[in-house]
Amino acid sequence: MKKYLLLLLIIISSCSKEELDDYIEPPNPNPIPQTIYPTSVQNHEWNDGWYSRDRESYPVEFFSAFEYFDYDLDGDLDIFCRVGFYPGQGDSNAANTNNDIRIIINNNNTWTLADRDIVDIQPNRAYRKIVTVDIDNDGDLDMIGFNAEDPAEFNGYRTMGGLDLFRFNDGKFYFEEIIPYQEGNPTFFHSGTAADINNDGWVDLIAGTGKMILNNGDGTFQNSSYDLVLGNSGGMDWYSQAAIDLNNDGYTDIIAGKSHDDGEWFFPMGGTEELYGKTQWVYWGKAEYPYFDMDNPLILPTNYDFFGTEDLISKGLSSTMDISIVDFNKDNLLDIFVLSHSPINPPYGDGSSSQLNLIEYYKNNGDNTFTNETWNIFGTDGENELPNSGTNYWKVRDIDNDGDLEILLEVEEYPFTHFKKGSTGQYYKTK
Ligand SMILES: [Ca+2]
Ligand SMILES: [Ca+2]
Ligand SMILES: [Ca+2]
Ligand SMILES: [Ca+2]
Repeated sequence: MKKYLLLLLIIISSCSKEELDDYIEPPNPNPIPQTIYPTSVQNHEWNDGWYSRDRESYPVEFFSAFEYFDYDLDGDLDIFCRVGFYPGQGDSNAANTNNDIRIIINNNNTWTLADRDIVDIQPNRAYRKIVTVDIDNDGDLDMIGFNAEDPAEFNGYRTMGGLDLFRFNDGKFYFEEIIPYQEGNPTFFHSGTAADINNDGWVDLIAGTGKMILNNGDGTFQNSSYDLVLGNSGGMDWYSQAAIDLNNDGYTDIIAGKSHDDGEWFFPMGGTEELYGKTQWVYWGKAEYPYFDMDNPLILPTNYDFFGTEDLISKGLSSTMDISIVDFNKDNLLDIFVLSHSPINPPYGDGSSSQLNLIEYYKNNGDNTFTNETWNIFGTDGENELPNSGTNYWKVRDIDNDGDLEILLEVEEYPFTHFKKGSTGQYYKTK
């Protein structure tokens, strides 16, 4: 079998890119069962995958939306990803809609593009988040695509969005529309997550800023238009989110990464100075509908809270873009890493559109509170800060099996690829 694969790789390496597009990995004669977790955050964080363009080369560029799964059941994690950028909108413009969802097949770190037809792709949509969960409890991972086309000059400042399900059967992903792709803020899903919200054994969905979609288990969904944060958003959209039981009470909790970009957007929407810069919120799960206590959120104590100072808007957090959940200190309580953005002034960037990207770590105290221990693991010299890195994704994982967790930069290119624990016990940037 190995000889055959080697021969195949030699043939492939002589093919043009177009021919590569038609290449499908031969079926694995002895498929390895996938590990399928009950939440999308676990399927992302609990696997062995880590994708860094600085360390490996891929047949296509991708960003903005990607997820892991073992498509060909060979034990290597493959990638679902959004590819294909619209000419003239800029390669890194997340607002563009001319994109595909493709699959990159991993075979011992050699990457090839799988057949386009594997995913029943819907054209002209803007995938901002992809999650994998077993939506139908048939033992394989299905894919959820959350859509949000950012308002911009080229699209007349519209807000298009929708929610797609790609149900996996017999090697292909079949499209179903959960929420039609249409215009309007209630369908603008910049983020999303999946977990069993009501504890009935079926994975449910939360789309965008608190839109809850319950899974009936018979192939239909309750798009009840219930909005967890209706009238309660405080001017903040959810730009990232994760759903998992943080406090071990049996009910799924939400960790929401909020956004308010800048004061011009935040304050007219009803935001207050007290909430400005506080972009990391936890909503505790409960037994009764709507299954989350939306009235008593835990606002995580960021180290970058400038309320009460003249730096409130110039330095306060503008958005939290990614959340990693892991038991970092190994006390059997799930801890939280968040990656956030903040506007910054010179000397970084050009002083106008510059960003400070930073990571913060919250230790779970086991009593529904968290302590910000960012300085404890990174020191106080700004090692956790990444000026103008454009970084949006992280995960925490022991990639080298040395017993210490590494903190991994995903997808984006930057002069380092991860944080590693040093001899002093503190984490530092390294290649
Ligand atoms: Ca399935
Ligand atoms: Ca459910
Ligand atoms: Ca809980
Ligand atoms: Ca812990």
